[in-house]
Amino acid sequence: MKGQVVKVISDKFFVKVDDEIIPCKERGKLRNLKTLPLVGDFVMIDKEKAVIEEVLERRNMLIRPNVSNITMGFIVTSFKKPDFSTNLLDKLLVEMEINKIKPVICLTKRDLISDKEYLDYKEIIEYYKRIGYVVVENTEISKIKKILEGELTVFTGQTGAGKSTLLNKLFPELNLKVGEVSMALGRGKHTTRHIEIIEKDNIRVLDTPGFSALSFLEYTKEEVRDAFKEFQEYPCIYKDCMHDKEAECKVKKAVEDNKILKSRYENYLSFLAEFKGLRW
Ligand SMILES: Nc1nc2c(ncn2[C@@H]2O[C@H](COP(=O)(O)OP(=O)(O)OP(=O)(O)O)[C@@H](O)[C@H]2O)c(=O)[nH]1
Ligand SMILES: [Mg+2]
Ligand SMILES: [Zn+2]
Repeated sequence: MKGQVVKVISDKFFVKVDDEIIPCKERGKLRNLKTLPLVGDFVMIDKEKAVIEEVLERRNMLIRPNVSNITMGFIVTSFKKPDFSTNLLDKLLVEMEINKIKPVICLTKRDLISDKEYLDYKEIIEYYKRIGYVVVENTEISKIKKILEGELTVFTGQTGAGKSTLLNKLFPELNLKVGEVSMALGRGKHTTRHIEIIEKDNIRVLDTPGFSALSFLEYTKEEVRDAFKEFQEYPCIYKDCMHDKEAECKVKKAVEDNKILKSRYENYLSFLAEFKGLRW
């Protein structure tokens, strides 16, 4: 029967089948498969033997944390402390687009800016909405709960942006530490905590709120370009146009005409420049 791995502790894989959690071993055929089951994996199990027999094809896979089949990404972005960064926002949007994860932009710390400052951000926010992204504020808890329903969600965004604070509002029983600089996973430190899918009221989140950036496998330049999905509204003469040095580029024209947000295009160019075929 089919289930989903919701937790892994050493060599025990906890597989959810309907409303039951079945602790399984991975044995037998899997040894030849090279694929070790991850949290998020859909698997076929032999319930009698409590054994995972097959890992089904993944929709996507994150390396850090090592999970699969994420459907939604909450990009937690503060107006202040830390300052709003369209560069990080666009980078995370690109990663999610490429990996078929629905992004949601969640703005925080609106209370730390004046109405006048907020107006400066309004144009940017409206732009992201226009190109199809859902934008919410961290105060809209019931709206956020509705958005999260039925999805497997990771929370990402700069350190201090308010991920743990938001998760605590959604799952008070988690009692996550707020305001502490979380373990920087990127600095070669290992967290001893296991990864687990937390589930409540058809909302499923990964309890790895400390990490600030996602890490996927490498991308191609073309994938990065196509992840800026509004560029496709302006088809260039050459289908393979990178919208960079090419003459008569419709995308560049759209930037000049203020149809494409300047920061989006500049961030795109900066991603191309730092691009070495490696992962971020
Ligand atoms: N004023 C204000 N402060 C907030 C808001 N959301 C979170 N904070 C504060 O911002 C600080 C950092 O919040 P955290 O929730 O720990 O941030 P985080 O994103 O989990 O940070 P890391 O775990 O380091 O990645 C805490 O002192 C929170 O109380 C908000 O909407 N307004
Ligand atoms: Mg945190
Ligand atoms: Zn072009």
